Amino acid sequence: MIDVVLPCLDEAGALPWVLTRMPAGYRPIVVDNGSADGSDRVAAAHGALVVREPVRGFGAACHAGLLAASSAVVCFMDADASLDPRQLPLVADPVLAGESDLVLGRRVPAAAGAWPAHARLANAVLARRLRRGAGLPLRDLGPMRAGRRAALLGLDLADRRFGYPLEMVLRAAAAGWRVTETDVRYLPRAGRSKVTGTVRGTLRAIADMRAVLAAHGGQGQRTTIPA
Ligand SMILES: Nc1nc2c(ncn2[C@@H]2O[C@H](COP(=O)(O)OP(=O)(O)OP(=O)(O)O)[C@@H](O)[C@H]2O)c(=O)[nH]1
Ligand SMILES: [Mg+2]
Repeated sequence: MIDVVLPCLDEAGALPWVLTRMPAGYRPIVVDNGSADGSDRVAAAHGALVVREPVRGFGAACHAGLLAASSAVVCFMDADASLDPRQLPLVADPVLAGESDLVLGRRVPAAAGAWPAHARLANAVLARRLRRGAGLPLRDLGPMRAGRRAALLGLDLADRRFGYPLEMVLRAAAAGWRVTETDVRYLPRAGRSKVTGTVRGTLRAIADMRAVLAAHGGQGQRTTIPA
């Protein structure tokens, strides 16, 4: 069994599609971060384990899910139907096989409009920085991921907002993890855009990631990586 952490803020419209597409052997953990649209009821009605996290923030939700998980390998993915749970084995299998310590799904847009240009550009710039600074073979910082639960907890991630996914990669690299990437389809999200589709969300995400980069010696410099 593999636990799948789904941070959720008002995704009642997306959850039925997402949860009915979980492959056999994958258990969804929907971390409700104070949704006002009944996401928790929809998640429970579709068989998910529902965890409530009162502290607002993407990282707070992801981390609450990680703490609630019990499987050896844990996946993360967004709950907005922009990623297909049927592709979870693409990220989980290399970890299960012992070939990788952290696998990120590189988002490949499956339709026009799935990925706003500014968000795509920001991710590409960040990924290039990680390639050059931390020597990681990444071209995206995708939200569909898999790693080993105990090792992820051992990273001791501190960010509780939008810097969480970046901090995970930086700390994994600093710890000498094998971080790899595999292509996954990126679909137009269901429901209203909250982060990269809005100016406010984008600015918040950039500010949170800057804070993480600053805390990690600037830009994930090679000096933070063991030889
Ligand atoms: N817990 C929590 N989850 C959030 C928050 N903001 C967004 N999410 C969830 O995190 C996932 C990713 O957020 P999205 O809103 O899809 O962010 P995005 O993909 O950058 O941009 P859009 O899809 O355009 O909104 C979704 O499952 C959201 O429900 C938040 O503040 N707290
Ligand atoms: Mg999204």
